[in-house]
Amino acid sequence: MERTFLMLKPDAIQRGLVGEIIKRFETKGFTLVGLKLLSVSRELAEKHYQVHRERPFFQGLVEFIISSPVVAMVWEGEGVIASARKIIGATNPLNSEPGTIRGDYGINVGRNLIHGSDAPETALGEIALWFKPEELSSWELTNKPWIIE
Ligand code: D4T
Repeated sequence: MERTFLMLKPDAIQRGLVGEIIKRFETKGFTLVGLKLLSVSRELAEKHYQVHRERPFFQGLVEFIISSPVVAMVWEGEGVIASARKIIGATNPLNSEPGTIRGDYGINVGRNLIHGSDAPETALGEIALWFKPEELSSWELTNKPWIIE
């Protein structure tokens, strides 16, 4: 079953939006299989965003991610990677559709609340970077037949 890595960034935690944001993935019908709050080391933040290391916003992004705790999560479900990206919305919250997380709660690209893996290979790498295998639980929603035919 497909899995994705989602991270609530420091702004989401500081603004008290953890419950609001998690609720959107729960009510959609996806399954939470990993969850932790942590203060991110510079090393982990730099590894996570290494693809952006040459971009002008890289240093600021790393400083932001290590500035205050984040909530790291793994969610499971058919099509969860692409669907979570839709639920999250466009990178710049001013371009995100209303109804998306960034569209509803953000106005600034440097404070866009949440990260979501963008492809299956990225998801695998990010889950392995942020979680030990024993920190993930495989379980089945008891109401699954009411969500999936
Ligand atoms: P993430 O990776 O956080 O889910 O965001 P996106 O996938 O939507 O966008 P991204 O990888 O292009 O950007 C990563 C991260 O960098 C911040 N950022 C981005 C920024 O601070 N300034 C910028 O100009 C851009 C393009 C926001 C998200």
